[in-house]
Amino acid sequence: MKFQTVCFVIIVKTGFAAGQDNLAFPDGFLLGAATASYQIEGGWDADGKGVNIWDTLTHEHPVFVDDAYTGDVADDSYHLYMEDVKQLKNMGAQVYRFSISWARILPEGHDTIINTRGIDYYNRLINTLLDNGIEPIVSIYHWDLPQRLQDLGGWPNIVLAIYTENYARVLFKNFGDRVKLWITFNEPRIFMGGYTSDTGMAPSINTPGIGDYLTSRTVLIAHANIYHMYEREFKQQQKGKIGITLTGFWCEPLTPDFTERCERYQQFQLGLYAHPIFTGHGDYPSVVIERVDNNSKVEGFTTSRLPKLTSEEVNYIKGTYDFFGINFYTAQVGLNGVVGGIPSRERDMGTIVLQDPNWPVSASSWLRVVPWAFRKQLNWIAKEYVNPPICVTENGFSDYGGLNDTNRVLYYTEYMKEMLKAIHIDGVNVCGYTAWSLIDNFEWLHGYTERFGVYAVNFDDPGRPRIPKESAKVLTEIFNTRKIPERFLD
Ligand code: GBH
Repeated sequence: MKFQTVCFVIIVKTGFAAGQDNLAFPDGFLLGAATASYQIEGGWDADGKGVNIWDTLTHEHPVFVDDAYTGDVADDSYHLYMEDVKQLKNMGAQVYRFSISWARILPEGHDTIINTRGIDYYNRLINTLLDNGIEPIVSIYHWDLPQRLQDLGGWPNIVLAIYTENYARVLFKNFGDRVKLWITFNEPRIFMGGYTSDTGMAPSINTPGIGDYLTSRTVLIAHANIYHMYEREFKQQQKGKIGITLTGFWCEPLTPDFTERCERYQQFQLGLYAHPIFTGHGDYPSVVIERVDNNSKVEGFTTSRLPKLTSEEVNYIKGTYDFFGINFYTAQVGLNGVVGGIPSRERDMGTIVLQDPNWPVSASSWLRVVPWAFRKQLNWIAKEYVNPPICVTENGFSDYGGLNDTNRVLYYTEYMKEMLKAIHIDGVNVCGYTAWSLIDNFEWLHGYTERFGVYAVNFDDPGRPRIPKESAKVLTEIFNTRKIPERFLD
């Protein structure tokens, strides 16, 4: 493997002039931090909350999670949310991205039972944020599906597109007077993985290449339902904006010969969701349709595993966005080859991805430090989807804990510099950035073994104090001066 070559080519300097302007955030650019309900709230059965698929996974299959941890208490933000707001305020954050726990609002998943104590909790959080001059960015769904809806089959069941719309309506009715930035889904490309293995992410259903694509269709229609419902019933009065957050993993061709393979990787990774919503043509990317149809046929399926969108649905989904949310952490090197079981999305994609062993590591096996890839990914989105407003809804680094997190400081400053090059030099329309994460939290299947917070949390201390790491101090400086400090210049 010629990884060395890849690195060498990339390290070549661009024409970036390290001047002050290029290191400053534009006026109106929103800076802040992010979390998600199951990862921080705890209070898993408090005040009428219903059970969700992560409660079920962590309680019934403790062996799936490193050290058998659960989110039962997590950061206890359900009780300590004021501590979170205090830290955001201390940092000078303008925005806070958090998600709402569906089962806390609708314990049964549907809207005949509304848990008013759940509504009260989010009202307290939203009001405290606003009292402190911090604007909420709310994710409607960040992976914690009510168990009742999983009992109906979960995301592969198209009926969930209606249940999601009805859930979102409850949120707009109760919080839309104060919440103006909404994200329908966080990373559907990742949570569809919950339908590809019986030992993986919740709900751990082993239907690769089938249940995951059924999820894609439900999510796209649910997203469009929410967008149109907001336009019809709320937008005129509430004047908010709606987007979706997708997962970016940059794919760098091992050599120029592999460019097409990486392009295909992007279409299976981002395009599966972005093409139907953000292109003028709409629908799934043609390379996805062709390859899944063809593989299905070869495998003996009478009907393609990719559930098609009707032309009515294509038009209904197209253009349902006010901004493009992107979570970006790392990169891969792409080359030709077929991996993955029969059937599977990996196999349909037909690109092998690896990571360059020279890229600096983190505590997460998948996360290596590749700042230049951030600029490339932002440019790819701008080009492919004709410069939509982009909001970076997550970006961050994991370690094993400790307050002197020099590597996290370097990660943030290097990635932010690349984002600023994309903005100032390349003209990419990036309008906000929320760091993942405000506080150490429950990192899904990795429990509390990987720490992403800029505030440290000791999960053995019942008070769960939030202690600033070095990175929190640097972000505070960046948020307040609105530029990268000169000591971080190359
Ligand atoms: C985001 O996903 C999530 O939105 C957020 O909730 C999460 O805390 C954050 O990133 C950090 O991971 O180690 O083999 O189990 C980013 C994409 C998808 C990366 C799942 C890690 C697990 C790989 N993530 N993946 S593995």
